[in-house]
Amino acid sequence: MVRRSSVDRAVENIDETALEVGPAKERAVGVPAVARATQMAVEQMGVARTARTLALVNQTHGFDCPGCAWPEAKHRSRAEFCENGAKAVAEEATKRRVPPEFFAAHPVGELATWDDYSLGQQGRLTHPMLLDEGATHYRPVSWEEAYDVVAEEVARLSSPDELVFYTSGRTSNEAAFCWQLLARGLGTNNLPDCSNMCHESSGSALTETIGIGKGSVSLLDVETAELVIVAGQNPGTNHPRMLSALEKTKRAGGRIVAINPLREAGLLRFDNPQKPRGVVGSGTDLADVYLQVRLGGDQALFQALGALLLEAEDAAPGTVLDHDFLAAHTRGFEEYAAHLRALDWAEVETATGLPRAQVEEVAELLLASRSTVLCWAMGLTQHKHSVPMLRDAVNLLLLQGNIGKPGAGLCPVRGHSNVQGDRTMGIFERMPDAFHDALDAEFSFASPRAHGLDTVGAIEAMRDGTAKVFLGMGGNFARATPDTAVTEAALASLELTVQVSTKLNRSHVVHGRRALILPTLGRTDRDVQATGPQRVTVEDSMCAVHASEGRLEPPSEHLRSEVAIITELAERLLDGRPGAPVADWRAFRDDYATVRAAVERVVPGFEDFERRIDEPGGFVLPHQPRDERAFATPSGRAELTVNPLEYPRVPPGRLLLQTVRSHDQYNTTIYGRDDRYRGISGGRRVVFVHPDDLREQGLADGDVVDLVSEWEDGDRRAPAFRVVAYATPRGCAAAYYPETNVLVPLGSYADTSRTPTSKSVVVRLEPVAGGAR
Ligand SMILES: Nc1nc2c(c(=O)[nH]1)N[C@H]1C(S)=C(S)[C@@H](COP(=O)(O)OP(=O)(O)OC[C@H]3O[C@@H](n4cnc5c(=O)[nH]c(N)nc54)[C@H](O)[C@@H]3O)O[C@H]1N2
Ligand SMILES: Nc1nc2c(c(=O)[nH]1)N[C@H]1C(S)=C(S)[C@@H](COP(=O)(O)OP(=O)(O)OC[C@H]3O[C@@H](n4cnc5c(=O)[nH]c(N)nc54)[C@H](O)[C@@H]3O)O[C@H]1N2
Ligand SMILES: [Mo]
Repeated sequence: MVRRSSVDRAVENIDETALEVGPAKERAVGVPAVARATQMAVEQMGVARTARTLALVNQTHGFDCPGCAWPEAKHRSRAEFCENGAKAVAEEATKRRVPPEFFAAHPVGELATWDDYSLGQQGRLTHPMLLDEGATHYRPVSWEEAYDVVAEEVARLSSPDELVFYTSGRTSNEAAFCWQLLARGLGTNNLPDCSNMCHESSGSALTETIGIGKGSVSLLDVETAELVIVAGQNPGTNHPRMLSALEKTKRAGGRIVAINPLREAGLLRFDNPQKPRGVVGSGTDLADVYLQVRLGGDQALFQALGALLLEAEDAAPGTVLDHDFLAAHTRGFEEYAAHLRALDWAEVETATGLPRAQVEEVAELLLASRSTVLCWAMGLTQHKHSVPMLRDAVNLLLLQGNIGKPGAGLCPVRGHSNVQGDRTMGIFERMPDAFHDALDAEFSFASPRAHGLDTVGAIEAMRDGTAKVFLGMGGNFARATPDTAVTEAALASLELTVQVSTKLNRSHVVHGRRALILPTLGRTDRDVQATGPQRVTVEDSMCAVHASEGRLEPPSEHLRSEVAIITELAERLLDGRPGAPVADWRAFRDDYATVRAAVERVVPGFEDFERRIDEPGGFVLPHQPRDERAFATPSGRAELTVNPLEYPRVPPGRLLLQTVRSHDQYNTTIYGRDDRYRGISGGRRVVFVHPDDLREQGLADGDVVDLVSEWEDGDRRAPAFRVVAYATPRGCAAAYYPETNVLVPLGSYADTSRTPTSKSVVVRLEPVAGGAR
């Protein structure tokens, strides 16, 4: 059986005739990036609004950039944003609108055939819209009618666990806190979030080993580290401001190692557009060593590096390992060391595709470094064995005591600008008991304690008919999730789908029996409630919490803030409901400081919340391993763990596919059809393959193939991709997300974290007869 989705229909409308393939770049940013960002911003916002808007990004009294979760520098330059931050802002602050007339002109069935780019480019949503049962078009509704529809469907449920409350990571702390309270007030922990598909593996591995699921470094640590390892991350595209930090690392004499199957321009060389040398000079070389590891080979690499450190210690006892730290703060060293001493180097070579000499080069840098930071992102989290892989990464850092000291630590680089804060606020299907206890005390109710559904679990429940109503706080569930055909069918089987959104996306056109679009204010929009203008707060990737205040005129007078929508829904759904939390939802809505006051009483680390967000740059949440080398694991120590070596095994004639972001997209929002650094323009349906793999399969650069993924329950097909001969390791291919999500089987997820294996999909390439571009 071959699974097909509505996206396959959209494919027929995609015009890829403008696709051009040139050489990949060897450097990132510089003047072309500034030019490109300004051009896109002016297209969306016009000249005056562009100037005004970009001046407010990441300034003390402006709004937090909705781009990524990389922290802001303490001394901000006047232009504290990057090319892709500017694009993210432009997409939100666009002057384009999607009014009711748009929906009257386009039946949902037609919109379902549009590609993601065309849907997103229509602009900002302006009115609440309802799709009635059997209707062909969305029609405008009042907010009250919209809430009534939700209330009717909720009343028909036989259990609150038939509800799914999804959250994407742009949602503010205030909205997230209210959202989880609404879900738990109704009686469910079904709070899947984008993090389940993102850094969940990091959270799982870090919680097990160091007792907290967050990174342990500050920006200064990265800038002053003697060695920074960047593994499975493409910062030039996805965290461009990180390049400024890496530039500082280099200028202070630090070394950088990149571990990545692809030679990403942003890791090679950086031309800082805010420094004269980046505009006219030669820029800064970044990676000193670049390991083009095979997909999923990182666990073997971390083990190999650990083994080399042990070997060096044996050769010169007392010079390599941090024995004091190991003795005082860790557990499990002997078992770990014994395991690594039995390491099979032939297997390491198979898994990594790297000769031992290259691994030794990195080991030398580790040996020479007194403070090492490890940064990582999706390249390490989206494999079947990501959690043990990351446990081995932690092992490696613990050996040299690289945690809780200056210039050292673990740095999972988060994606969405508040994804970390959302989790802190309780957006998680299995919050610890301490959180529930505090929540129950604050709101005089008994929150449900049974674990809820994560993202994969939610799709399974919808597919199996045990979930009936989906409510999405932002994001694009239909498109961000794996197994597009399965997920779309699951969503279509629901009674009601509700999307709180800023912009049109596929989740609005893949709908349940009834569907609602609830348009909301974004980060850049002014938010005025009964007590006046409101600010919200966010937490970045390094635990720093700060305020964000939108300044732009909202795109429509009909929009409501996320907090307003949630609290109004809560009043409608919870008032008079037995056992509901005792909360003053109206006060929450009128003055977000009252939400923060409740957060302060429920979540540790938020003491004096309101005052501390007035301090420049906000405040940093406590992190025991970072602050005091204390570890809240069951043993009270950091855990060195023994992890059997795993790596993907690919049958002959097949390739392992990773699904990545291009330079012109924000997750499922497609800004444009170029991927400048990888040499692609005018199209997205490309698959990067090693030239020798092409030759072996009788294919050539320019051929058109279908990508067919193979799984125990059958094949999945993504049609019509142009083959690009590219410098990727043998056997490892790459293509863009979300076009390839149809290929990721729902049942293929990481052990423990249940994150879909988006960087590890077994595929075959099937030539399309007569197809060449
Ligand atoms: N402009 C922009 N910014 C973004 C986003 C966006 O879409 N656009 N998305 C945001 C979000 S939510 C996130 S989570 C982050 C994502 O940021 P990244 O994780 O940088 O995003 P990906 O494109 O998924 O890139 C994964 C990188 O890991 C490498 N990789 C893949 N598999 C492996 C492997 O097995 N081993 C190693 N060592 N490397 C591997 C790939 O070659 C690629 O360079 O960015 C955030 N910022
Ligand atoms: N194959 C594959 N799949 C992946 C990944 C991958 O690498 N490969 N990466 C995964 C990762 S890391 C992530 S984080 C997820 C992302 O999953 P999501 O977070 O669900 O997806 P986004 O594309 O970021 O969501 C974009 C939509 O959010 C809405 N939006 C934007 N700003 C706001 C706002 O301020 N408020 C509200 N209410 N709505 C807003 C807009 O309507 C927009 O269309 O995708 C995952 N899926
Ligand atoms: Mo993410």
